[in-house]
Amino acid sequence: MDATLDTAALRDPALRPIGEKVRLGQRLDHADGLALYATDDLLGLGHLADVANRRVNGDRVFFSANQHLNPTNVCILRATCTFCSFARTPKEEGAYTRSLEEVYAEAEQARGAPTTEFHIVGGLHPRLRLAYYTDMLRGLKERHPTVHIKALTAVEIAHLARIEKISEREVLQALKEAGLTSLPGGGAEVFSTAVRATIAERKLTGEEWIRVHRTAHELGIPTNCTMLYGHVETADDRLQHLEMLRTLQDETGGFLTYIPLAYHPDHNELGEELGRVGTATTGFEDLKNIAIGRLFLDNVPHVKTHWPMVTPALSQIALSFGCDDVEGTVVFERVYHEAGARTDMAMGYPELVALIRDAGRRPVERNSLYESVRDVFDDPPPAPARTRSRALPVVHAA
Ligand code: V47
Repeated sequence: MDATLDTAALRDPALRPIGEKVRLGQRLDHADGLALYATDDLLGLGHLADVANRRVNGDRVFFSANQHLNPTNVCILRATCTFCSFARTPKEEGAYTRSLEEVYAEAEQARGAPTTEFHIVGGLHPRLRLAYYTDMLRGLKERHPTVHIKALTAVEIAHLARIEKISEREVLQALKEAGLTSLPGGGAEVFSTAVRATIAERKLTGEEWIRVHRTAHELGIPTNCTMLYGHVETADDRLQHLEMLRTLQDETGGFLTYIPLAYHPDHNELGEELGRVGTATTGFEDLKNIAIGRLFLDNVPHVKTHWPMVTPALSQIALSFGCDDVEGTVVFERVYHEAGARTDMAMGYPELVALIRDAGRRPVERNSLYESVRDVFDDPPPAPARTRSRALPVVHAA
């Protein structure tokens, strides 16, 4: 299929003027975004996003052989980030903090597996200092020199700057010297002050999140960006959020991929308050957010679907709704499984390749910088499957 726009595919007349802008490569404005959120013509919206995506990425769909590491779930924002099921207070049941040796032991799974990226995030621990993280990055680089390290959200960077009494720039510089490749996009949630007051009262503000990412981009550290949708936010809040991301990207060009994150309501205060426990976002909503992200963020090169959160089946369909990037092998996902996700904790490399191929697309294994590592279309992947398990690995209490 090529990237030609078919106006007949747009059932909702409100999509036609937007389709014309997409055809001409013109930027969508706030009113266009509201019309996209209001439409029930999901297939028409998906067609527009598919055209926009294929124009840049063609048939290619990127994926990574990655491993998530979560060194601690202890977080000083435990009481106020009401949407989060991962965080614990230091003495709470299930709280853990890994020693560096324990982190290295978990990362050993990367040896002999085709891992190209460690994705490292955790809580805002009151006592873990910058040196813990710089030592961790150096230790991982020594043991796995070719693996890229995508580590620490903007919120963790700002927290480290605060407890070290140094600037965010200095924290980022120290991490870069220790081996950091890029920053993940977490902690953004929704930038609206009113929404943050409800779901993440004491977290970094939207402007502060943007400031950390701007500083990272200035230092040559590329980053990802996210939006947490499906809780108390309005379409207007979502669009303001996307506009702030788009404005920073115009300025720096430092965002690599955008990942819409679907709110999961289990085992957190917000889910109980909203009466939503056991009821995550719908497939319609998930595909809409993927497609609108692709259309609105016309300057961000990739849009990623996080399969542990929306299921591999929906991620596969998302490839026809503007998405060109699939979360990787993961080994082991904790943030969403604590919040009720029922997907596997990891995906085998061959299964990931099959998911993309069966959607009629060309799987390209990438590293953290989106450089092609293996074009799997021409080069069949290694046969052995990676660990697939629903069980959390053993952790040690803090
Ligand atoms: O910042 C926390 C979200 C994020 C819940 O950059 C929740 O490649 C839904 O950012 N329901 C962390 N979401 C995950 C993240 C991420 C994931 C995959 C890839 C990348 C990347 C980044 O998860 C948090 C928060 O926005 N989150 N709790 C919940 N109950």
